[in-house]
Amino acid sequence: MFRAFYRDNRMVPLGIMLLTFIIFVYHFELDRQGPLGEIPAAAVPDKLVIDTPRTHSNPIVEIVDSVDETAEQLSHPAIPSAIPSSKPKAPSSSSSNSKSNSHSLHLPKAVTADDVVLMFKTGATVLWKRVPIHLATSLSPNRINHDNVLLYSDYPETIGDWDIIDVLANTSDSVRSSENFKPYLQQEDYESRQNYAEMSNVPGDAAGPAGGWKLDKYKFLPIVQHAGVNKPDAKWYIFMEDDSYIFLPNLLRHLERFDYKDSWYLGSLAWIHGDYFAHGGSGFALSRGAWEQSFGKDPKIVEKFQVFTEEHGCGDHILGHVLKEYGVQFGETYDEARFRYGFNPESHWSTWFEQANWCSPVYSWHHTHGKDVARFYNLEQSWDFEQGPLRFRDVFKALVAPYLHSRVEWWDNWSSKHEIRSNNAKDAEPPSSVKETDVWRSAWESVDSCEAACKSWAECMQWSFYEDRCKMDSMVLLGSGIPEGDSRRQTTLPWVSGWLSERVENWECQG
Ligand SMILES: *[C@@H]1O[C@H](CO)[C@@H](O)[C@H](O)[C@H]1NC(C)=O
Ligand SMILES: CC(=O)N[C@H]1CO[C@H](CO)[C@@H](O)[C@@H]1O
Repeated sequence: MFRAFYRDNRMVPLGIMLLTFIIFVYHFELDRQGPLGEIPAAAVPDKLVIDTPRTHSNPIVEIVDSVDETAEQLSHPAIPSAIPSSKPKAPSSSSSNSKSNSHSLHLPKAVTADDVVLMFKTGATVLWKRVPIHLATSLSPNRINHDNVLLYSDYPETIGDWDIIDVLANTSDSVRSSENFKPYLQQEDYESRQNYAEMSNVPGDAAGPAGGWKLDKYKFLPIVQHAGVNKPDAKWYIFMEDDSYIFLPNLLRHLERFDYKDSWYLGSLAWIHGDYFAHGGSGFALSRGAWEQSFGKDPKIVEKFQVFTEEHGCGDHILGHVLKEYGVQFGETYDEARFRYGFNPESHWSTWFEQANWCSPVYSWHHTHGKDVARFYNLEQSWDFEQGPLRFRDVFKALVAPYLHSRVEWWDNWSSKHEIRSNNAKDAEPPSSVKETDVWRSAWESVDSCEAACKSWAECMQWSFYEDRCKMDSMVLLGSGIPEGDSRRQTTLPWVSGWLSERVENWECQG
């Protein structure tokens, strides 16, 4: 039948028509169930599996050069392994705040950079260090129009064509008298004394106004309010921080799956005080529908939550809490695969690559350095998005794999799934794929034994060894090595790490 089909060329246009028709009908079927259609039942696990990429990220914060970020990460508790039972229903295209008729056939509309506003947040104490790289990459005109970008800081500045908005300029007098707000009031003095705040290693805490980071929490509500008032025609408001990178073309395609007139608040899940919210550093997207349902309804929203802001520590949490008060639910609380992965609270070198995220698109990285941003931008520019989104595996191949070694000394040991030491080896139960228990239990004896144990475990991807300790993991994390001449090379023995990177060839897409 197939062969006959190919032999008869006249059948081909007919076949294409038939296929188009099937896809059309298929889409129609999906479309009737929601803005996007339900994810097939098989793709939805019983509970939200959202912890995998993030539970491991904490040990890495020490690499990060800024104390503010560390504080921010630590103050957000670890990601819950499951969301409480009350799972909201995703808004459907027939919901009240959407004019579209659920029975009409609407093919997905392309979301372009002209449909979004990028809300870029920085601060006076880090601006000169972190913003210039973005002007050459994230904010370049071949990517997004100047008019679709709003740069927010806590001190007004101008860089070339860019005016940076002091988003705290209209802060009420009662907040101004707060202790936490002092760094803002001191900035004028620093400026008038020709002081270079960004010379400090830690934002605001050495040469700059003490505790510049303290101002951060005050910025979130005014940013979102200002963006919505000043860019009322935007369909999406995308937030990013100065040490983040957003793969904009990837994210735009993702947003096509949602109706901007509905209320959507999409990002990487964090939680505090029982509020689920989008972690700020990972970036997030807020639909115009969500904005109208919250900030649009209440021009005094910043004042209204002034006390709440004073009493809480993280701006991203404060925003999430406020949105929730207006009925805007956080995306990942919906139990659907399309909300999982994508927005990342760490950078590619401190993220676990594994089968579960291997084929998922990447929307953002956080804790990026200027060098990372430049490389992400180059990768994005070289990518043909017509062929599909940039996925974890693509970032891995371009920016992680080239640095992996089969064995290397003086490299950080992030492996943690299994640890065999001289004192626990005797009773160590190997994973089921290990045939020889002896090989597993002698892993602690030497570098070679550790490597052999890893090889004996079919899922093992990386190992590291020190003294009498062998650690192994089934996921890959790059981390960073300690270069020659670095003062951390003081210990008498080096950590030795190795990757079985050829095993990624066995990884398949999941979900
Ligand atoms: C502060 O208020 C002025 C005057 O109303 C307004 O033009 C400006 O946009 C406001 N700034 C912010 C950041 O909201
Ligand atoms: C180089 C490095 O990061 N070494 C760490 C390995 O893990 C142990 C704890 O398991 C730490 O104490 C080391 O600092």
